[in-house]
Amino acid sequence: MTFLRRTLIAAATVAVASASFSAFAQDIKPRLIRFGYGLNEQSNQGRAAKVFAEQVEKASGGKMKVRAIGAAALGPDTQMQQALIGGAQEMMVGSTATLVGITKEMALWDTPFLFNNVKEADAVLDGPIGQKVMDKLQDKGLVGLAYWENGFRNLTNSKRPVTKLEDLNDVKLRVMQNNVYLDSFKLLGANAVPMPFSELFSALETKTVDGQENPYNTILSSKFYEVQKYLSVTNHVYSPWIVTVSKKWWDGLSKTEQKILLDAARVSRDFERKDTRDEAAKALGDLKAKGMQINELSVAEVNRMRDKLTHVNAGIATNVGMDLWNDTQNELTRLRAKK
Ligand code: KDG
Repeated sequence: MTFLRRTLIAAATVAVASASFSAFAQDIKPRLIRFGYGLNEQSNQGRAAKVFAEQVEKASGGKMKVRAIGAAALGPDTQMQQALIGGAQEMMVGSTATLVGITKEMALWDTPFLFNNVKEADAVLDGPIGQKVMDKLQDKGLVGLAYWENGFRNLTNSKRPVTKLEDLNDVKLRVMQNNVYLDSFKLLGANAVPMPFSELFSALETKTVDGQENPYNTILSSKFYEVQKYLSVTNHVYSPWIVTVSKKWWDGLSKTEQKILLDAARVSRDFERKDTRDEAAKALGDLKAKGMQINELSVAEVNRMRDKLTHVNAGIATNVGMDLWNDTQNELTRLRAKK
């Protein structure tokens, strides 16, 4: 055999070996998943994102790796939602309220005073009604996996305690970019200003806005107590977060990979709800210790707020569809009768 022939065979052997090695290497290179969220790493949202990442890595034997990226480093909720739809980002967790522009049925969860407690919230969100709303995302390029808990929302501001609705009259109140929140706080007499969460702290610090509304956990983790003197307990709406996936990317996964993500979303949901509730249970004490002046609205004033806000319900029912609205009201009546 000539020298040239031997060289060509040797070169071909090396080429095949390196191709198969790189194919093997390709096989074992983990699938990377960017999981974006808006609060900081130390928040309840950040802690649950970490649990989700650990669950995925464990269940996939290291073949799937989640990079949890917080503090809106990948952009505010609305920007991340578009990145998922376009396939430029794999996953995120964010507010259902900012999804209304994509899937109108998500406005169901914006209904003021819809849930009386977390037991009702869990039952409806994790039941067929929550699933039906979640499934509507698929037409728009998103896959919903699980609802996490943001929590019952309360008012903070830098001007005065809100003890009656009239105290809101000249308060510039930041709200999420969502018409129900905008209309609700206009109805209550506030000067409602829609704004991404990522801009909120500096807007409060510079007095661009006087106040905002969020669950205790967020007031703590985002250090709003540093720029807000008054916390008025209203529990005016229960706010969910939702874990979503880019459908473009999801459809390219194996059934095994999809199950790993779904199971991890549910395990981290259960962790997140307990973690959030444990933290919220001691939050009023923590916020008082941080210097906030806290007042609870009287039942009479909460009822005045509730009566005023029923005016947004008709619009929500029309937008989400009467069947979904009536099914939800009937389910809540059933749950409350079960007590
Ligand atoms: O990215 C932050 C949002 O997911 C969530 O916290 C929304 O409650 C929210 C707010 O006030 O923007």
